[in-house]
Amino acid sequence: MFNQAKRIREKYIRDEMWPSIFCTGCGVGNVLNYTLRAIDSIGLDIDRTVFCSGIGCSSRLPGYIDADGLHTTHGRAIAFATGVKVYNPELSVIVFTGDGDMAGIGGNHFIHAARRNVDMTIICINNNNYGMTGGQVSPTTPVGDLSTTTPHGNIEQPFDLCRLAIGAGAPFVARWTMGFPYETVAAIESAIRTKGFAFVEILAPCPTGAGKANDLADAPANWDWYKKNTITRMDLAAMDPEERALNQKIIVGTLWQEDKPEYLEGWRDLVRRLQNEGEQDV
Ligand SMILES: Cc1ncc(C[n+]2csc(CCOP(=O)(O)OP(=O)(O)O)c2C)c(N)n1
Repeated sequence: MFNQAKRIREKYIRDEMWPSIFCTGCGVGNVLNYTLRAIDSIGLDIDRTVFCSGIGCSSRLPGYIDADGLHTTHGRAIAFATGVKVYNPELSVIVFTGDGDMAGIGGNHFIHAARRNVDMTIICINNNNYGMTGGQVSPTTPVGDLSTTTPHGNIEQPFDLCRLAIGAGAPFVARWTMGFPYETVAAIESAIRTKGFAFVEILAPCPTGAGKANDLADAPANWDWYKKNTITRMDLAAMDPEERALNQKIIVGTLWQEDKPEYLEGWRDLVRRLQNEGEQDV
């Protein structure tokens, strides 16, 4: 285990970026670890991979990886990722984003890239708040939660990001938490292997932001909250129907998987068709 961690660090991490900016108990570093393990296990060519991100703690991740990356503007990671993919469809594109970056300011890019089914992997680190700027309410903050901009409790209904992704047309959608490392690595592997818009939401603690405001500043207690408040699809399916109907916990697992035409394949077909028609006209 230790040797594997050392090898992965030496192979993929920019050492000069250490120590990281992340607070104690933050889940963002774990997501970096899980992503690199997934990349390593499937043998993805890191020299043919571009990591894109917007702005936020989660969006810092490309900077730690010894590979090409675009750390762009708030909410625009998916727009840049689409540009990379259109410029060179042979490249693998992985986006790191936060709930604020992706579902707030970047919400429109998210739903339309999912609808078009552009081939990329989106790893959304959902910590239920705008972590980097000091813990403001985000589109995923639960009702009643305190934040620096909802000091009397949030009254807005949050997005369920996975349902949003499925509704927008993403062919692969999974949700996990920090407490399921092996499952999260496997989900990232499946997402990278998906030919199309693959979405992995990772519920991650933010003890300094959302945690401090909601009596979860203590990192182990914060991690425990995720354990207590999530249930796997398998465990849910095993419940009797009455008990299942009463479930209030967040469901984790692969939530959607289907085959559908990928955007750039459609584009190539269109170009070929127009070229053939052009030749016939001559
Ligand atoms: C156009 C614009 N608006 C606002 C900001 C300020 N800003 C920087 S990061 C951030 C929130 C990031 O939240 P999230 O995406 O959830 O990431 P986290 O820090 O929680 O990982 C905001 C509002 C900005 N940089 N640019």
